[in-house]
Amino acid sequence: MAVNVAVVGATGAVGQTIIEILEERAFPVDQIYALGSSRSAGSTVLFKGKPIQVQNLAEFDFSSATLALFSAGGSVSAEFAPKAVESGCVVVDNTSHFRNVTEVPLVVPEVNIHTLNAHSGIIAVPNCSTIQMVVALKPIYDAVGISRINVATYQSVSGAGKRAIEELAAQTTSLLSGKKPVVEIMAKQIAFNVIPEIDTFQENGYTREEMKMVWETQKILEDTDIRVNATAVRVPVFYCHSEAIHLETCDKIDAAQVIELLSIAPGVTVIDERTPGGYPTAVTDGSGTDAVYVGRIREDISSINGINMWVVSDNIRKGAALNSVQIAEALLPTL
Ligand code: L14
Repeated sequence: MAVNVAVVGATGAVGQTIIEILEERAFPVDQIYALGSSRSAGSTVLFKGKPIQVQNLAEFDFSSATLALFSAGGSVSAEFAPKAVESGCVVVDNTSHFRNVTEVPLVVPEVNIHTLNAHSGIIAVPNCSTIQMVVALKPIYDAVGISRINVATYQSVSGAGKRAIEELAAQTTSLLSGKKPVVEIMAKQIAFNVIPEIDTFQENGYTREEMKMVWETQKILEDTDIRVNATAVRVPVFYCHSEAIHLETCDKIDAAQVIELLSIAPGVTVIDERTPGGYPTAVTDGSGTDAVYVGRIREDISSINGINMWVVSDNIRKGAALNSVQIAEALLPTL
């Protein structure tokens, strides 16, 4: 049975990819409604080769949709997701707004699909950096337990939206033509630089992006004892996040066993050859694809039960749009 789908934030980096993935995976769409701000209303997005007019979200009647996929920012979700639910929609929300609400399932299909059906209208999609980390770690967690995760991220600019993508391109062009780069969206020049600041600073000195990895990992793994220490860094890459993950397991596991576990893990592709170039990178492997890639798997020489790995995944696809559509697919029989 085909469903009527509303895509909120349809002209954004994630919204456009949601529409592409619905088409790619032949999601049974009856009507599709592309919704945006009054500013983007009237523009068009393509679905199955046909232009769809973007409608003003504020004027949309959600009773014409069954499923609403939100990726237009936290404040938009705060205002309109409850309205969509009241009108009978099930909402899959990509923003951080509802993630920490106890009754809202926070779902990564490969990891905790069992929590999906307890929803009361809203399902939250975790942060992109959390999603790729838990997909890679779940098989290890199940096998030997994980007591601590130490992670440094290398996050692409697309996470901060279309204007950040344009800023990296414009700064690069400026610098290569001997002009001064214009800094507007990110706190410092991002072209040819790395910036250890994503989202707002918290009282404890961590950024919100770093704390999301703590809160969300504990919620998804249903384990408040797991200790997570994150440093979130922006790098001059357009699409796809990378992460250097150092973890401490409860029981000993060696690198060969980790490789064996991850080779059969859902959503994971291991590229680990211990030869030049024998590992995944953002641009050559992750960008534009669906898997969570894992490489550089090795035992930590500084710790008894330590494992290190390098994890790469497209933040707009598995980190947001694809994860949302996978949730929508799992919801289908109940819609
Ligand atoms: O929490 O700027 O969903 O890269 C993910 C991307 C927050 C910002 C979230 C970025 C957003 C982040």
